[in-house]
Amino acid sequence: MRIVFILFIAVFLFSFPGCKTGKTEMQTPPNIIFIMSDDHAYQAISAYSDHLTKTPQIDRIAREGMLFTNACVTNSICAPSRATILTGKHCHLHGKIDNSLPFDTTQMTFPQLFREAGYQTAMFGKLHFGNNPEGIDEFKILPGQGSYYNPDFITNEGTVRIEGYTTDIITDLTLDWMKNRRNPEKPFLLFYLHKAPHREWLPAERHFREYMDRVFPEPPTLFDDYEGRGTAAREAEMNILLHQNWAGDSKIYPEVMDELGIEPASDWDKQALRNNLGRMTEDQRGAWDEVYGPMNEEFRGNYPGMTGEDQMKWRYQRYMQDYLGCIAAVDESVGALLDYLDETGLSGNTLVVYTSDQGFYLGEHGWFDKRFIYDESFKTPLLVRWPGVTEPGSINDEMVQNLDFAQTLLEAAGIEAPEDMQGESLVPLLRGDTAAWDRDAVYYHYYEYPAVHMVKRHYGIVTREYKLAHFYDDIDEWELYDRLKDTLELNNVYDDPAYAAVVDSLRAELAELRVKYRDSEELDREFMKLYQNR
Ligand code: SGN
Ligand code: CA
Repeated sequence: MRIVFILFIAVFLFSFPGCKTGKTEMQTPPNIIFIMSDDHAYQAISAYSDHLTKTPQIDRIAREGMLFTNACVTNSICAPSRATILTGKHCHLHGKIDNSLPFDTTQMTFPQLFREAGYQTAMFGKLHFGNNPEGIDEFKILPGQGSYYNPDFITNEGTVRIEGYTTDIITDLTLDWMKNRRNPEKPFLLFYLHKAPHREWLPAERHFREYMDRVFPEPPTLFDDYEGRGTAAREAEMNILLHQNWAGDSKIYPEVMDELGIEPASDWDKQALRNNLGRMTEDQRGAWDEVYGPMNEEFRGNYPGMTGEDQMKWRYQRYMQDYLGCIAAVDESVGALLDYLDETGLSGNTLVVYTSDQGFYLGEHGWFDKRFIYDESFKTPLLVRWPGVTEPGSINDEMVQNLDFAQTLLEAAGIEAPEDMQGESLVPLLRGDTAAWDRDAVYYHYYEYPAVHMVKRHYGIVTREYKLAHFYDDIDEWELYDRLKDTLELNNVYDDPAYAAVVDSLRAELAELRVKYRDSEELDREFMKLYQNR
């Protein structure tokens, strides 16, 4: 590993630091910027589809690089996904199966290998691990989920509170490090990790009005009745009408709820909004009330005449206005960083990744949140720009996973990956070489149950044609979807005799995948036991 790196350094020293745009053919160890947002659905990136919003800055990465249309996660929830990204392992091996169990920091994570190899490493934004990151020279991370307004940050030197809007602050910290704090003599690995657009979706002041005035198209399954699926879909608590908080999520003031006799959706419904607004300065709060006040007034007038259907439609719009409003600031921030790379000539030798820790439901199946193996949460955005290596504007539809990120970035940097990482490097795909890529199925396993949103434990296999999942713990149900014929995943055909042969072969393939990745029923039982004494 060291020899490879010394060779890179040698070439690096004899190259021309000033001429780093255009074709570099990997002459030097590339800088790496890993941009990840929290809960950013691919449906809300215009490189995938612009039916909801436009993200011109994020789209630049695809226009100048590669768009992966079938990227997915191994477990659609925040901390487990981040642990998979950092370790290159499935959750049952790194042990971070849910958001609350601790992550064992004695494990190897890929930034440590970068640092050993001579890279400087930095991280700004949301890690959401419960631990400080290993292998990172300088970090400023949000504690837990972090706050949208005037957030606290955990730093190498203690906790600080910074005034402003979280997306902008994370960007300022990142740019400050790029401009003033890093050592320009060394290659860098930078994690630029947005909190937005995580619940409870508070946009920046400059986007309040614009987004409040927009109307968004409804997904065809907004009024899904969950017929044709299993118990898990029916019992999940992530329906926009039934389970979003009126105050916390839809931003109805608690006093308006009281006046209208609206029952809170959860015991933290009203407090969630009070906490979020309570962090604001007077000016921020004033700007909020100017836009959210009239919205509340209008709602107060309309609510008595609204049917359940009207409420669902209205709450979907409210949700999209705030969620997409948050993304507007993320998009601008990404643009600022890309501009800086262009202006300084760093673009040419910097590999830029944009992804999310998982996908998200934007009203599909009537839902918000994630967790399920169904497409909107299982898939995740992935855009990669690597000048001189990746053909601008290229599209890749292979089944790649967040499990592959560590090995990909290590190979890109010329650093050997540990043998026990379980993914595959995407470098051949980034070069446009798909011939050697032979993955035809991926493995998925979700654990956090019983817990918020009540999505039952399940594991499954996904191929291009089918998705087979086993829901277990307090149920024992199988679901099979024909991905080509039933793109909305509405009909479980597991018991349909026409699919008997498919079921047999997929169940065998799933069993093989479990062996390959070293997952087992015994581990399933062990992880269930961890929840028994809660
Ligand atoms: C919070 C959210 C949930 C969300 C989890 C996990 N509720 O509990 O809706 O599923 O985080 O999200 S909130 O009202 O407190 O925002 S994750 O991205 O960290 O996995
Ligand atoms: Ca998340």
